[in-house]
Amino acid sequence: MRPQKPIVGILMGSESDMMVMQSAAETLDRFGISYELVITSAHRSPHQTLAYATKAEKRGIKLIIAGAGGAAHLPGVVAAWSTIPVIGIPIRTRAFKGVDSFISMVEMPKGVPVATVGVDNANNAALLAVSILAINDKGIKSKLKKYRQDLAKKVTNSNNKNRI
Ligand code: RP5
Repeated sequence: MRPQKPIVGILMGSESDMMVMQSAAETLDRFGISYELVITSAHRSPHQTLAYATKAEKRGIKLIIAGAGGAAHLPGVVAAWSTIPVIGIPIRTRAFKGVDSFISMVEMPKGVPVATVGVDNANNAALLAVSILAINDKGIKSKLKKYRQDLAKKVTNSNNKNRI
């Protein structure tokens, strides 16, 4: 069987982000969405980042999830060089616990947005990607509805377990 062409780019600024970013990949796997994992830095490998962002759409990438910590410019730079929706994941840092990454990411200038999720919340980033892709894909939409029903069931079950 031929491997599916990736439609989501999961980018990260450093290999040290992989632990967090892996869960975005796992979530997309659950929904059968094809992706590629790429390490590229806005600062350390700017030419690679530029090339990725400018070629992504032509290669069939519909959406980008980008994680970065500290100065955390990766999602913003990618958003600047393309018109694909970019979801940013602020990565927790030792110095400021990811508050630095979050503020850097969420405070994009008017005109070039990055949809920023919570610190290290790669799972939510992937789920937001799933919702966006579901707009034009009934198969993804029904999986997403089932996922939400299962979430609700878990809440009900914990009430039953605790006799609330
Ligand atoms: C950022 O700097 C990366 O996204 C990473 O979160 C952070 C630290 O990178 P390393 O020094 O661990 O490579 O660019």
